[in-house]
Amino acid sequence: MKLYYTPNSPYARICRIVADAHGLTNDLELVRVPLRDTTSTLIPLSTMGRVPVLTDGDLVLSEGRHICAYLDEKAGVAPKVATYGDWPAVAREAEALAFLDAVTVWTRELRRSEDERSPFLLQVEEEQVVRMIAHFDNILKAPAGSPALTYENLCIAVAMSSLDFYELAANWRSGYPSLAAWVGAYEAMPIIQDSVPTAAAMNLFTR
Ligand SMILES: N[C@@H](CCC(=O)N[C@@H](CS)C(=O)NCC(=O)O)C(=O)O
Repeated sequence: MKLYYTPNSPYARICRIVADAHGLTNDLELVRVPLRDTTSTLIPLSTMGRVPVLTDGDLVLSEGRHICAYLDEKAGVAPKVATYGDWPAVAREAEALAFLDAVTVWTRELRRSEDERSPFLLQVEEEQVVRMIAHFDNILKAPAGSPALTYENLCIAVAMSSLDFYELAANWRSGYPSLAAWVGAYEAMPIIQDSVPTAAAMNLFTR
């Protein structure tokens, strides 16, 4: 299997964490690719040119959630993605993914030069994200045992990590202690620490 990724993509990060948690790293070749490069090896695989993309023989998966479900199956473990039928879990996972999407749109807009940024978009994303942080603070508590590496929880954990990396929603820890304790449990895990975003790994094609 090959996973096409960029080091700071939160969606690809979730897949890397899941592969690691399942002991599949030796079965997974990581292929770092540039984004928005028409000559990239990614484009023939996935016309959208987004990461993550997972290939296994002829199979090409280009959605992080599907990649995680496939890795669950490969590892022979119970699905860590919500299964249709368990609708409350599906609803929670959708909310977590929508939060990650909002954080991603916000951070992408901030990677544009200042004169190109849309104040409207920045305001919309900030409002959504801050509202969701308050919501998660209401419903999440630090896990009693080892934090569950479900797709839902990883969406929230990596999204909060992206906010920290881009220094957004500053001081959220003091305003939202319950969420801070929940995130702290994930941050303490070596498997999470191994993939934190770094300035050195910023993709060259950032527009
Ligand atoms: N729905 C996709 C979203 C993937 C996505 O948006 N990836 C971003 C990187 S974080 C990307 O490749 N964007 C293409 C670009 O910025 O040109 C998933 O969950 O995997």
